[in-house]
Amino acid sequence: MKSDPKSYLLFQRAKEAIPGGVNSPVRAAKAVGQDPLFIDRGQGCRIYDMEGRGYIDYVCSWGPLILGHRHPAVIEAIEKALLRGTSFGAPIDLEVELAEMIIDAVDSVEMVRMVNSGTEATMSAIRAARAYTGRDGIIKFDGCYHGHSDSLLVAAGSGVATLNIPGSPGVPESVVQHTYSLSYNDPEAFAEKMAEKGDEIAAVIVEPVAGNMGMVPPDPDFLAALRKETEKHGVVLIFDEVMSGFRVSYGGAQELYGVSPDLSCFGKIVGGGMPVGAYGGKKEIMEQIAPKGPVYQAGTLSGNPLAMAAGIAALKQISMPGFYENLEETSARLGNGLARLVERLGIQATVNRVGSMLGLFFAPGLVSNFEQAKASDTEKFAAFYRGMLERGIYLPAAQFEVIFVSSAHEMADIDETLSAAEDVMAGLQDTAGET
Ligand code: HOZ
Repeated sequence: MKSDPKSYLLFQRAKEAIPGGVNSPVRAAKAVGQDPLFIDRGQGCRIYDMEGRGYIDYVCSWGPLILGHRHPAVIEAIEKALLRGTSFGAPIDLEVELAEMIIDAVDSVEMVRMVNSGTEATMSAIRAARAYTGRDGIIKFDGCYHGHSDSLLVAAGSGVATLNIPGSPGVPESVVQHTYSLSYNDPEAFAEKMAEKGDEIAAVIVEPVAGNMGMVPPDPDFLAALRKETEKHGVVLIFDEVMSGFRVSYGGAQELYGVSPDLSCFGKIVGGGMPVGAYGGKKEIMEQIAPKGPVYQAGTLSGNPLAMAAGIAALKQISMPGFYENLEETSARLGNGLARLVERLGIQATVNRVGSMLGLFFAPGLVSNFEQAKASDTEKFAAFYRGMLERGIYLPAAQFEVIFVSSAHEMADIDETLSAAEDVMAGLQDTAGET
């Protein structure tokens, strides 16, 4: 589908001024053979392109917008904060309030530091773990993506997987020599690596619900095995809950699966749509961070007033009784509806879902790790994406991302989406069986 003429012209200009025309790779929509839409505005579950055409939005800014676009409580909080000033580089009341809300929400978090992005959160958590243990090694899992800091860009998901970049030029071998990447949902391989290297490992970092190889839920025994083995070897267990935090439940994936990490990383929802990250956990680890301790980490705009205000307002909304139950109902309707379509039309595809995070893989079987995710037919995904876009449904522009549902999506929006999907999938049937 051709993007609207204004988007097209903007993209031509953007490509001259910004690498690839975008400020984050996946949004270029290269993998689905589409030029990106430039977005004029959003309202509720819809976004509008530069010509004013509306789309039901399942990207939700890649996760933060669990309340949809322009939720009145969030807008009001930002407006109120704006009247006080945009940034002070000095402590403010709102930072304390948001930190306390995170600590109250997530059992394993006793102390938290606000940063500006998920990348900063994971990078800083790794540094804290290395300082705490006096070790250098890191274990991560194939297809998990923890932002773009050097030591974590190994077998990474998200844009790295979409663009099929094996590592990244510019990351020195000496930096990644301490990073081991293992298969997700394979507790045996993990136990073996820990038996071999456990005493050299500072941290194990994992997306407890993986969202950067498409959406892949953890097998029940996988997270428990991570906890058991890391405890045995004195390794810091880090849950990267940048996507799953406050999304799969108010207390995150750790609440949902009953496994408690030593450190957790947040972003997306805790900023209510503003740029925010946070990392936190056990006091004895967090107290090493400067100026309380010697581990250096800083940021001019960290704890930014507008971002704190938006985050507080968002958390207040989603902690209201019934919020997650309602979100579950619409999300289940979408997930079950897609699964039924796939079955009825005989399409080789799998739908994964944890709460309002969904993954649709045009794969021959179940998808529970990166290998299986990579076996998906990305051409078919691209065709599905383009068909849906033509019908006014805005999906993530890559197989290795998550479909997010927000509380602004109503049953009628879900039904509109399913009817578009039926139409598009019926067209894909011609090639069914070729995946
Ligand atoms: N890496 C993000 C999704 N996993 C994409 C961010 C963006 O393009 O805005």
